[in-house]
Amino acid sequence: MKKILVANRGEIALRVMRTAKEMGIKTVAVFSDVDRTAAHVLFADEAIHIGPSPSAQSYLLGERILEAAKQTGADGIHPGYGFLSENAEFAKQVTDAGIAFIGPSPAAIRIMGSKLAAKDAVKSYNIPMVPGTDKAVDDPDEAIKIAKSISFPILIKASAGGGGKGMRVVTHEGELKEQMERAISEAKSAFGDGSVFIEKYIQAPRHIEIQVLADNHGNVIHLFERECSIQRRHQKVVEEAPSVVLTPELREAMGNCAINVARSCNYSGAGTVEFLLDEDKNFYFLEMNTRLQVEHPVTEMITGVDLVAEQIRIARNEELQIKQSDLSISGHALELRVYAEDPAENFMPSIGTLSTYQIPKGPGVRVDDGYAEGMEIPIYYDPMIAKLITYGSTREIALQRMIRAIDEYYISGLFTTLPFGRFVMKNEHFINGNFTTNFVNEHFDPALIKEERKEEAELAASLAVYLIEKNKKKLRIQPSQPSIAWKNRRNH
Ligand code: MV4
Repeated sequence: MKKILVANRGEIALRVMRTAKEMGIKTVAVFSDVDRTAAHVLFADEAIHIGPSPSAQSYLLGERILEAAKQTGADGIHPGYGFLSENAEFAKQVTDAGIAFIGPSPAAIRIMGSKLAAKDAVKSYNIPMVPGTDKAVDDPDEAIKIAKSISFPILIKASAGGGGKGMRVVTHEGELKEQMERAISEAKSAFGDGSVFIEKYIQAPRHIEIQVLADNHGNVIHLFERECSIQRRHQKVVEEAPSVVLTPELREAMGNCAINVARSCNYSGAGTVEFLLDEDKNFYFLEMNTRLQVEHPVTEMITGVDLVAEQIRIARNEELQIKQSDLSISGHALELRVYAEDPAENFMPSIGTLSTYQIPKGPGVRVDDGYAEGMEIPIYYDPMIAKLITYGSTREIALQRMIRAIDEYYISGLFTTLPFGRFVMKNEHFINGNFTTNFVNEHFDPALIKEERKEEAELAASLAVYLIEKNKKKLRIQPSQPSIAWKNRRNH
């Protein structure tokens, strides 16, 4: 592979290109109208314009991207995450054009894209799954029977869903029929596939995922877990590796299950197997993500493995050089996603320009970003500005570094999730490792951010008054004089 086209934008496009450069591989960027001068375009060796700003007219157009690859002579395409990364049809078109798709086979993407097909694939591998159905259900009476046998609350999930899309919790028999009909019609219109199935609803789980690497020669390894429970509305905000709750035995058991899930679909490349962990530390396989994930850096920090480099080597048909026995966990890593969202206003998108943008530096700090000072965050795409990753020999050190790095990160012009990150890092439950996917709902109150902002504004106002008074002579400010309007008012 001599030249890789990165079919993505922002931080992940840069992340992939950096490793490609290190490997002596040329890079091609693609860009939409609004991204004409974006960081990933400036970084690449070549760049091709692929269309207007909306992603449906640019980054989601497989054919335009394929054309760009042919035009530039790229022999590999890396899809990043989001956009076309889990599109089996695109992967097939790339492969058919004689270009290496840096990711799994179209067949593996297709199987794992259907939750029911995934359950079917792993059947013979003894993988623990949440009690429920492994077939599509469309008869409400049958659904009631199933729900009673596993007991309420239950969850209706869309087979074509994933990442929380198309899920409905049902707590009573009386609601089941209506909820099921809604779930089916929603799934039909959102995914073009109305298949839904039923699972027991696990109430306060932790979300733990295992990173795997598989080559085209039958070797599959796991790179331990990432703890992703700190999320709001299925959007992850803080991730870490390792998880504070896994014992070495549990880690090995989950790791082996993840390897088997990868084997079940003949997986190739980097993938992630998602699990739920209940209060009694039972784990259940949820789904497999067939892409490089946003939070992959925490795994890189604790293992020393460059996951993008491994993806590229695997796509070149090379054999994995890392054996399971070579791998161990070294230290602890945390990641905070810095979004252009206002945590004081229910995480509303905060649009604007990065008037000030200064990133934290120093020991144990990594910032993966795709923007620079003076740039606007486009409204067309994901609002993530950057990922702030800190590393230390212990969780305590990584945590203190994260707080220091948040304090050192200076962004003005829009609101970000940085203060929310500070809240998490200083929360006793997070510090103690005592949290579930309900953490944000249970502990976060936007008033905390509002209060902080008010204190800051008051401090800034006092400082402004002080500086004006102190510099009156230098600034040639005249002593205050009553205005004419004021005089007039007095005479009434
Ligand atoms: C569940 C669950 C509880 N019980 N399944 C959401 C994302 C998708 N991958 C599956 N998800 C869940 N499936 C059962 N049977 C709770 C969730 C869930 C969740 C999972 C991972 C991370 C965050 C979550 C937030 C809410 C619900």
